[in-house]
Amino acid sequence: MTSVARKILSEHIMSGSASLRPGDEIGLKIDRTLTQDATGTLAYLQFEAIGLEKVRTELSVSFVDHNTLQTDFRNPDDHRYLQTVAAKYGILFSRPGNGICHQVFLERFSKPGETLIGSDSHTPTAGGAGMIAIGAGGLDVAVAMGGGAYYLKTPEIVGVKLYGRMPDYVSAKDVILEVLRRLKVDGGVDKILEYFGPGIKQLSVPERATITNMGAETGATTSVFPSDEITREFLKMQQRAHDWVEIPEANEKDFDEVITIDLSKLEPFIAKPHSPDNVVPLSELIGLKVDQVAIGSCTNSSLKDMLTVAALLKGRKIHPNTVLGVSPGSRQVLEYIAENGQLADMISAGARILESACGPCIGMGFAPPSTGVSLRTFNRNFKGRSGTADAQVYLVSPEVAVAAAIYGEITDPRKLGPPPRVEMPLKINVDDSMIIRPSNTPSSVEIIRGPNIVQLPKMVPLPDSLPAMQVLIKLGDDITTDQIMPAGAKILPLRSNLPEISMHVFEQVDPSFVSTALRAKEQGGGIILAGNNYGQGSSREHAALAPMYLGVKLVLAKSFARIHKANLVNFGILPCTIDDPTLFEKIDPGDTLEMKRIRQALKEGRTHLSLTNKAKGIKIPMTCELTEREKNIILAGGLLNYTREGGI
Ligand code: MIC
Ligand code: SF4
Repeated sequence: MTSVARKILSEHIMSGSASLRPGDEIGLKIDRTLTQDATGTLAYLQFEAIGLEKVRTELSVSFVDHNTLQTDFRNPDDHRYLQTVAAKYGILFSRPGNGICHQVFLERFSKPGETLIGSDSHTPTAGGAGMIAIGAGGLDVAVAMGGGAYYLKTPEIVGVKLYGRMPDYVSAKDVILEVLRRLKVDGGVDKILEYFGPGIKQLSVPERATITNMGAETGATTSVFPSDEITREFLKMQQRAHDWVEIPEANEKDFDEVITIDLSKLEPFIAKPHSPDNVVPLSELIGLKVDQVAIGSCTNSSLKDMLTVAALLKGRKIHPNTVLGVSPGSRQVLEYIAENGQLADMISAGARILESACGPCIGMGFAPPSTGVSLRTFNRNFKGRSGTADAQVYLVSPEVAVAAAIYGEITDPRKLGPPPRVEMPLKINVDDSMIIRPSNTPSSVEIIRGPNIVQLPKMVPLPDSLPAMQVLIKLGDDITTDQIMPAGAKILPLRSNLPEISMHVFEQVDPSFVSTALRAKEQGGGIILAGNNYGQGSSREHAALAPMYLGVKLVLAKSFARIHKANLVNFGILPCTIDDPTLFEKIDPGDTLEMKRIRQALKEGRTHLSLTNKAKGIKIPMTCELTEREKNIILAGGLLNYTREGGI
């Protein structure tokens, strides 16, 4: 017996040792890939730059779900670019309106036992159907589409044992909120969370997917469930029973570590502003006035979620001081609830029906009012992400969200009476007409680029020495990629335009960052100084690429989040950790630091290096922990140069 994760990983090893010793680098064969539009345009520009005629994966899908506001030509130009690229290179294209990438992928493309990487941090959603599904930077996805391996540090496998029966009104969201309460936003780094135990039998695939989706917030490499009869039923409902294979659950002794959760002890939880791990029992906040409720996102927008929400709203009206927005996760879900009456129940209760897309989750509309309290079934509540800088965003289950929408304040959902019995259909109407197949005559397809799609600059390799790097900013712990490179309605449309988007780096944290960085660029480049878990959250590679564009050469942090560290390497920025945390206090913004003969040191394989702060007369020892491959990527000036030069 082995764990589900180890079984799938060992069947996909392309390089490195099959013994899967935690910490060792492995290269995985990737069966399937996904991209979404906000990271996809860069991923495909990079795929084009690799110069292949066709993707070499079993299946690659390009989704449009993030930038669907289309306030001007820029978003629709991106969509057209993505559609033509997909047609030319053998990629399926899920049109805007077809739904949120992770929800649609789960429904139509998840396959137990296979590997998936996606240019979005919530790619682990498909782990709910027994896949090893990992979020990665767009460039890593481009390389995997070209048949290259996906490299990662072998994670530890942590078993999460679920047992006992969930009480009424406790749902999958509360399970993952409990995991976050215990592990916090960095407790999963370099780990896979594998669920097992009798409790998993109570969870349908979409409920399991809520848990694996939000496992991303612990920093975990991914999360996975076994593939059992419940998985088979889900695939059968999707008319894909042929995609099912059994992957039995592991034994307790198969894991590096085990966490146990007694489901019967859980209660409805809530994550308070401004971090998904700021979890407390809902009972602590009963009575807090709520201005806005949003139900949806890749965490809680499945058919099961929507049927539950509709059943609770049926025959009721929402509170006059609370606004309710609902975004069903996919067109399949929306069509089902439209045909079967549940949509009418939501509308009649006063819900505003939003598009099947990311929408408010990434600040694309439906922003809360000033200082407003917003209850959301989403996975992230970072400050300002909703579009309103001083909003107070809380994360909850759909049941808790409905109760707040009806009573206008945080309310125990048990007040809504006995929980509704939601009957899931055994078979669903499958219509893939919004998923466009690639062209049969790819050579005749012309790729259409609008004026906002700007080619990437040539990456410049690290110089021999860095004599005068300026500390551009000094940051605390848990800095998110939303803080480094914000999203939202104003900035998301610039995702395909590096010079323009770079002007917004760190704008919420330090409005003068860009001008400081550009000045420093002329004189020798810049350093970002940060605390623990730097770069947590999204997989957006813009959070590495844009600082690179502004001349950042090195990030010196106490520790890094997994995907962001990989993105820094991919764009030739050195990620190093400070050896002596007391020296952190002695470095100030504006200090100029020197690093001599850096290329030579890296070539010699030295990982313990140091910076010199000449003005203050101190030496700052640091560790630049890079694998052989990562070192060569940095020396080449990034993964694209490295791949072009024949590296794999
Ligand atoms: C997010 O939830 O932050 C996003 C937007 O989906 C990102 C991807 C992006 O920035 O485009 C993610 O999670 O990776
Ligand atoms: Fe979209 Fe939000 Fe999910 Fe990111 S977390 S993929 S923005 S729904």
